[in-house]
Order: sequence, then structure tokens, then C-alpha cells
Amino acid sequence: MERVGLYLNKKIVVFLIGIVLSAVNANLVHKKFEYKYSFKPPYLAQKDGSVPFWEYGGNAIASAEKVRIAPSLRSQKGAIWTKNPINFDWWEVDIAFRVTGRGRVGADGLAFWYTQSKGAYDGEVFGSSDQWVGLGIFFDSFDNDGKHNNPYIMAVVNDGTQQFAHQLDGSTQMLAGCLRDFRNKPFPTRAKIEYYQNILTVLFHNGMTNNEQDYEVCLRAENVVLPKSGYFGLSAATGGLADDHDVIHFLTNSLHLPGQISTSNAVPGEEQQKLTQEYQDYQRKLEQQKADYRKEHPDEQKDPDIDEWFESDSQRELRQIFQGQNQIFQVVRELNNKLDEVVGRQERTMSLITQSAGGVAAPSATGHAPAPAGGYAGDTIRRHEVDAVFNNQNQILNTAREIRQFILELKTRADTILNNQAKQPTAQVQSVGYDTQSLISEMRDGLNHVKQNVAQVAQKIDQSPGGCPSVSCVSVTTLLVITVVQLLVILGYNIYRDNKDSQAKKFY
Ligand SMILES: [Ca+2]
Ligand SMILES: [Ca+2]
Repeated sequence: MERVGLYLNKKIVVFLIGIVLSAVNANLVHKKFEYKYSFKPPYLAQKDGSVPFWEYGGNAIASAEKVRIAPSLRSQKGAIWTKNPINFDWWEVDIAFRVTGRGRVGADGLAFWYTQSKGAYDGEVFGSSDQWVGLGIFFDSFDNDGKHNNPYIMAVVNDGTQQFAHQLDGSTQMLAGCLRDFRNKPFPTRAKIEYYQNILTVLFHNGMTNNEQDYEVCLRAENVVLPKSGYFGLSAATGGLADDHDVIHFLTNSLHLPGQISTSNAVPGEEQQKLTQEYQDYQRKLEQQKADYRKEHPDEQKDPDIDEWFESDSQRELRQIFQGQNQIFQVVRELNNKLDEVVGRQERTMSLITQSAGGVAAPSATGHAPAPAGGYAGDTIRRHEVDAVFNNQNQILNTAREIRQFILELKTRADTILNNQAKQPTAQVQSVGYDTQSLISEMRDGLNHVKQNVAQVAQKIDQSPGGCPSVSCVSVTTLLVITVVQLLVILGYNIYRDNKDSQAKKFY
């Protein structure tokens, strides 16, 4: 029974892992490069001027390096469309392009299309057809509505009924957009247009650097429904003002859920072989053509090479400026990243400090110094906390030692005082007190004596009337004065004696 239980448990675990893995895979997008819906240099156009898998017309011109969709001449229109409709649902298109012109303002603009059917090569909307069914991404150079908001990038979805409002620059019809200058940039400007699970995202690279990662989001729109099996296209137009509208590459990737890609790869062998054969034939043909050309034009061979070898002063200066700028930009970006990192760390540290401060404050109030380390559950004791505790302990120990020494000192001093007292005659200390008492008793005796005398004298005077003349007799006041003088004399003598004693002490 246990074995069966274990087996079942294992099955459940495997099943759960399977679910988790499939959930993870669902979030991963599989990309597949679609060469039949792409073009890129070198050899973008073949010798006869055709672009494999593409058709172009109007004033468009294709070369080995780029497709000039509309040249910088007045009132030009051109377009390039894929020959075949796409056979996948979700896609990502990367376009590198240059819109260049001598004027500070250019016209009219460039358009990317994904539509149910191919548009015209000389249409009314940036060189292609109006009332389209599907998506148009417009790079609108010219400010028709005078709102000073061009060059502008926008997405417009049309069901075939709407006419594009040129005079409003499509502001009422657009799905979303962003204000970005794409004219006259040192490096090609780029746009990455992604349509996946009905979400349309347009990323834009402003061409100030040649760094692949410098895309930024221009627009994002959800619930975008586009026709299935449409055509990709590019078109451009000029007006009274004219820019060159060059597209350097158009790279299409189909986007798939992992389950979908395995079915689409079911029959790769045969097609792969066919393609390899095709590619080899093409290469052979190209080499043959090159050799033929060299035979026919032996003197022309060096001239283009020589041009390649040299650059003018202004070209060099410009190149160096852009290289410098690029480096500065990268350094600034790195600094920015590092600053973000530092700020993050600081915030983390701050939060830790406030946490630990709160943790320490509470136990110290209760009076237990070493307790806070284990005070909060789930947190370990940190090194600096341990050090702090040790320091505190050492300080307490030192203070205790100092107090002990102080007490010992006090004790020895007290002992010496006691010893000294034992050696010296204590009578001397008490002598003053004894003298005062005896003095007071002497004074009392003296006074009593005087009283008795006075009383006797008074009796005698009373007994012998007329015996003594009243004048010669001692009056009471005289007697009192004499008594006080006598007392003062005694007191003075006593003080004199004390002084003498204390003076005598000094010689010990
Ligand atoms: Ca416009
Ligand atoms: Ca405008």
C-alpha cells in the first residue's frame, strides 16, 4: 500500500511540475525571423533593382544599401509592399530609417503599413492609399494643423471607412502617439513595432547613438484588432518641402507561443534543403556577376575604393564629435544606473537602521543591556551589535575598578586618620570644652559669691541704720559694673590662655 502511495505522490509531483513549466513557457514568446517579409543590406536590391519578396513603385528607388522610398524632390510619392500576405498572427517589425533634408522643416513623412490588401504606390496618405483596412504608423514631419507638435509618431487603425484627416494631422483619429524628432539624426532612427496578443507597442530609437539598446516606448495600445493575413508596406511622400525618406532595413519576426512553433516546424527538412540550394545558387550567380563586371570595367575598379579610403575634414570632425557624444551618453547612463543602485542601497540601509534602532530602544527602557540581541525573533545578532555590547561591558568593568580603587583609597585614608587620632592625645581636643564648662561653673560660683556678699552688705546696711553715710556707700550700679569688668577680665584671660595654647600647638 505504501509503495502505491509513493508512486501516486510522485505522479502528482511530476504533474504539478508539468503545469508550472507550461505556465512559465506560456509567458515566453518564441521569435522566428521571417526572411520573406524582410530586407536588409548588403545586397538589399539585386542587380536588376528588384528587392526579393518585395514590390516597389512610384518614385521609390532601391539600392544595395537602402530603399529610398521618396527622394528629396517636390511632390514625390513612393511605396514598397510585401509580395505575399503573412502566414502568422503575431509579429514584431524593426525598421531602421533616415529622414534627412536641408530645411529646418521637412515634409511630408513616412508610413509603415499592415493592411488587409496592398496599398497604392502614389496614394494620398504618405504616398499610399487612404481608407485602408488595418494599421498605419505615421512618421509625420510636417505640422499641418499648426500646433507645433511635429515631427510626430502616431498609430491609426482604420476599418476602411475613414479618410485620413491631413489638416488635423490625424489628431482625432489616432490610437496613440508620441512627439519625437526623427529628422536629420547622426545615426539611423529606428522603430520597433510589436503586435502580440492584440497589444500594439511601438518603441522608438532616436538615432543619437548607435547603441542597440536605446529604444524607448513611444506608444502602447491594448485590444487592437487587425485583419489576419495582411501585407506589410512602407510608403513616403514629399510636398512643397522635401526630405529624403530612406529605409535601411525592415526585419520581421513572427511571435509564437511555444506550442505553436513546434507545429510550424513540422516539415523543415524539405524546405530547408530547397532554401540552402536557392541561397547557394544566388551566391554563385552573384560571384559570377562580380567577376563579369571586373572583366568589363578593369579601369573603374580602383576609383570607388579610393573614395572609401579618405574622408573630408568636416566628415572626420563630425564623426569624432558623435563618437565623443556617444561615449558621454554611455558614461552618463552608467552613472545614472549606479546612482540608482546607490540610492536603493541607501534606502535599504536606512530601513535597517530604523528597524534596529526600534529594536534596541525597547529593551533598553526595561534596563536589560545585553537582552536586545535576541529581543526580536527571526533576526540574527550582527557583528557591530556584539561589539557594542562588549564595549559597554568593558566600560562598566573599568568604572567598577575605578570605584573599587576609590573605596580602597578612602579606607586607607580613614585608617591613617584613626591611627593619627590614636597617637595624639585626645584630651587636647576636648580641652576647650572642659575649660568652657569649668569656666562657666567658676563664673557661676563667682556670681553666687558676689550675690552673697551683696546680700550680706545689704543686711549690714539694714542692721546699722545711719552707720554708714549714703554717699560713701557702694551703689548697685557700681557693683554691677565692677562685676562685669571682673567677668570681662576673666574672659579675656581665658581667651589669652587659649591663644597661647593653640600657638604652642603649632610647634608640634
Ligand atoms: Ca502632417
Ligand atoms: Ca501637427
